[in-house]
Amino acid sequence: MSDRKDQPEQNPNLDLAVAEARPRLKKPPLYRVVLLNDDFTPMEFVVEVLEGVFGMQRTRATQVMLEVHTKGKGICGVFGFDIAETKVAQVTTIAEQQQHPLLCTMEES
Ligand code: TYC
Repeated sequence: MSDRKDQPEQNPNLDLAVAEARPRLKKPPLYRVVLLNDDFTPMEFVVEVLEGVFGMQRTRATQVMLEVHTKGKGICGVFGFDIAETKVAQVTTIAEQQQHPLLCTMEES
């Protein structure tokens, strides 16, 4: 019985230059969590949400709230999908509990 390696037709890689596959890892997408303005949600509530859900200091939370208030929307932060989705859900839940119409969404960044 002969060695299989002596029979190239049974082991085609032996006489081929086999290129190493290049790693093709795409960076996972990031998502902006966006807060939308409305006429009814109290400013103080929005500041508290930005502190509580996004870990902002009061000065930064106030800046972001005023940006949303004046420009119509503003970015609360940029996260991977699961964290962005969780933060949107947390904001939505707190707003609904307090019966404020505050809207929060996410968009690919
Ligand atoms: N426009 C609201 C008001 O005048 C305040 C507000 C700010 C509401 C940001 C929502 O995402 C918001 N009371």
